[in-house]
Amino acid sequence: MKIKRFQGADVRSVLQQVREALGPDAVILSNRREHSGVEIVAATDYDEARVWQAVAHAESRAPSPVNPGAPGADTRQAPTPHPSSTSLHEVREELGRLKSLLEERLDSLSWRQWLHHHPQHRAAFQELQSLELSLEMTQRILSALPGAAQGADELRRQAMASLVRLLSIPAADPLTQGGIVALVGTTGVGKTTTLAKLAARYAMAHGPESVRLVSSDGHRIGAHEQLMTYGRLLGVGVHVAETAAELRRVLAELKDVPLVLVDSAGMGQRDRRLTDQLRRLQGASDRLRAYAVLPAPARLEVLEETVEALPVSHLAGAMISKLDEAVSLGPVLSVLSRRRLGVVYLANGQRVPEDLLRTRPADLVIRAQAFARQQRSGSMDDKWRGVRAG
Ligand SMILES: Nc1nc2c(ncn2[C@@H]2O[C@H](COP(=O)(O)OP(=O)(O)OP(=O)(O)O)[C@@H](O)[C@H]2O)c(=O)[nH]1
Ligand SMILES: [Mg+2]
Repeated sequence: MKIKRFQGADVRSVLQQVREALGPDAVILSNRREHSGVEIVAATDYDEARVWQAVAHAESRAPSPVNPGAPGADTRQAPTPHPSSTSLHEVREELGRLKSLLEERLDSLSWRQWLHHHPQHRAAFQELQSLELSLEMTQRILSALPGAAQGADELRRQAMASLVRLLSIPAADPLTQGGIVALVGTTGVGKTTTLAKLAARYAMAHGPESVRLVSSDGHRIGAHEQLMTYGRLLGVGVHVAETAAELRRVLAELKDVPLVLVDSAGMGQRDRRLTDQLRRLQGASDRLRAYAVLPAPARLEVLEETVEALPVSHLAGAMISKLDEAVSLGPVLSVLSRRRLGVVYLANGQRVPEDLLRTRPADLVIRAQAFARQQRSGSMDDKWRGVRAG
């Protein structure tokens, strides 16, 4: 185990030193404020066997929980139980949780310090946080704001304008551009339903012959049937291509169809096949443009993992699904901006084709603010309920 002491003027710079010296797996053992700044003690490569030896040693020296003087008490030393791998795992998880809790506290401490020195930025910070944007995004926006001379309201307004700019990443609208369009994403996010909505819109505008559906989901039983049913309902032709060679052949055959919509298999965001599938789709035609379907209710960490598995260099843009089930837009907007992915459509319900909206960056920010207002009024309602109930 390597233990090291770090000192610096503020928490953020000391944490940076910890990461650089000990890497991302460092465990923070203690932190304290000093006259000149902050001191953090952190460890890495901690040796679990030695930790357990120390625990066992400490236990063997501790008084027995049974009163040793009480009649009938067994005064023999109980053998020290060998820690099972489950308990080792639990200790490791607990340490991980403590580490992230501490880091969160230190983060909020450094924010508090920063806001203490920049009181005019408080309203902008609070607004960005109420949208549930990631701290990284919040920091990026705040650090680009001008000085305090602007006034709190103006800074808040500029923070929102800056969020709109960060989301203004061009992405082509498949319904305007046509061509071969594939939707990719994790399980059950609404790929097939969104595809059917797009097909219905295009068929209504240009006739059912101008659009075809292709099912490339060779992984799940019944996957083709869902698309076939939509095809029948919409009067749109459906093709099945289970292998890479079949997909290449089908897409070549459909080269004169104005819009070809390709459905793909949903997989967990940590499943390597998700990345492989995207590469395979792209290998099937150089005209194919893939859009990631990202569910608005998903947590930031899940969305981050999803876009990690779907490299942005292979994507033409994104569509946000299940807006109607979301309570905030901050997590999905943070990921889209960080990965430089433009959004073209929002799916806000199960109805085909009604629940699909074209969106723009300013519209996304207005919606994110509306969610934050709803949350605030929801928590006010809760307070009132509490007052009435009391
Ligand atoms: N509330 C809500 N439900 C939706 C939306 N889009 C799709 N759904 C529902 O989500 C469920 C899954 O939708 P699918 O379109 O089958 O999702 P998928 O991504 O194709 O799923 P897999 O192919 O299994 O990965 C269905 O019950 C849909 O009706 C949406 O925008 N809002
Ligand atoms: Mg599907």
